[in-house]
Amino acid sequence: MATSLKVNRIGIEAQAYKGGKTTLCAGCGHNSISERITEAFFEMGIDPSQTIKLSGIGCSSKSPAYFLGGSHGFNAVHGRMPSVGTGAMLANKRLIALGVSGDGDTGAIGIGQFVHLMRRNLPIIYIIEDNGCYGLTKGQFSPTADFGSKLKTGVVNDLPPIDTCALAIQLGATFVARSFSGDKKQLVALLKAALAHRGTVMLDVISPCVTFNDHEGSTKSYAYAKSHDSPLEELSFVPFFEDISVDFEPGTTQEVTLHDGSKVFLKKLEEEYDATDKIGALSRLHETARRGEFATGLIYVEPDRDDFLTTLNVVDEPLARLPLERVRPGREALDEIMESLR
Ligand SMILES: Cc1ncc(C[n+]2csc(CCOP(=O)(O)OP(=O)(O)O)c2C)c(N)n1
Ligand code: SF4
Ligand SMILES: [Mg+2]
Repeated sequence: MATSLKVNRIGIEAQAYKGGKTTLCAGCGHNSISERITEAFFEMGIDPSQTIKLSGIGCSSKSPAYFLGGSHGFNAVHGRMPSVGTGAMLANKRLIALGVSGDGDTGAIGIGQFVHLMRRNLPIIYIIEDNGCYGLTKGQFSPTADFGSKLKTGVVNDLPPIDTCALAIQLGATFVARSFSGDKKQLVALLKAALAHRGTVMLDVISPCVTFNDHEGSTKSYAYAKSHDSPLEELSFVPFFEDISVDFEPGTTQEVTLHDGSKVFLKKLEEEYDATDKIGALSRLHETARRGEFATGLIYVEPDRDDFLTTLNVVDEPLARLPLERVRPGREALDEIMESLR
């Protein structure tokens, strides 16, 4: 299905998925990610008015202003988006939550919030627009900058990076993927699969900063990303509302059924890769990093674990709409409590 269609399966026009005009630099990877988000939400038929966009601070965190204009939004303090997102989802579990963060917003000031979000399996799509630097404050190294990567000024990074995907898998996120802002096909397929998953999606997208980190010697430039991208599989996504039969030779493709019945088909490239094997996923991340490459695609998926709201037995209705008699204990219950305290 293409975005040129006037309306999508829920009768909403493509225009409704757009946002304000971007104020980011021309060519910034973050702009391409905004475009892919617009396409994925339109093509999946997600109602923008049922969606909440969340972010922290940074060029990446500004980008929710540039897509899904008709959805709810909250631009939180630097690195504090996970707690705001958790509160929003506890208050209304029917929302679709989309968080956009940066590698600085997540890996530096926000790391404490990030690690706890990953443990909880809150239903949220958490995107890191990863350029290896603090774009908004003029390009200093961030915690995802690779060892040996060079700033424009010639300064060399002498610390090892945090691999946000490895961290997320280790901590319990149930859908972990990596992509590149320049890979339209893979990124849209991953975003659609993310929308079909119920639980925490952690999607790290290499997104070059053309102004501060796109030179020779940088490992987050367009040129480096294109030549060191190591795809794990060829990914096809089939949404639950499309009846497409896919024929693959037996043994060549892994099929994963997601929460809403949609399927991802992971056509294996070179060697065997099992996206449901946690240890295998972690070791693949380490192996590719050691070669100076980065693995892209669906790295790890656990489709069946209960999400945080199910674990907490949160009611289906938005809390703000519960009538008084359902939120107050009532005379009898209060009397019982008082009696028990005598
Ligand atoms: C509490 C606080 N500390 C520091 C800053 C300064 N600051 C603004 S954005 C930013 C980092 C942004 O980097 P990243 O999250 O990677 O986003 P990018 O701009 O690269 O997309 C910093 C340190 C701030 N706004 N608030
Ligand atoms: S400074 Fe870098 S990250 Fe920020 S908008 Fe410009 S290119 Fe993008
Ligand atoms: Mg950054």
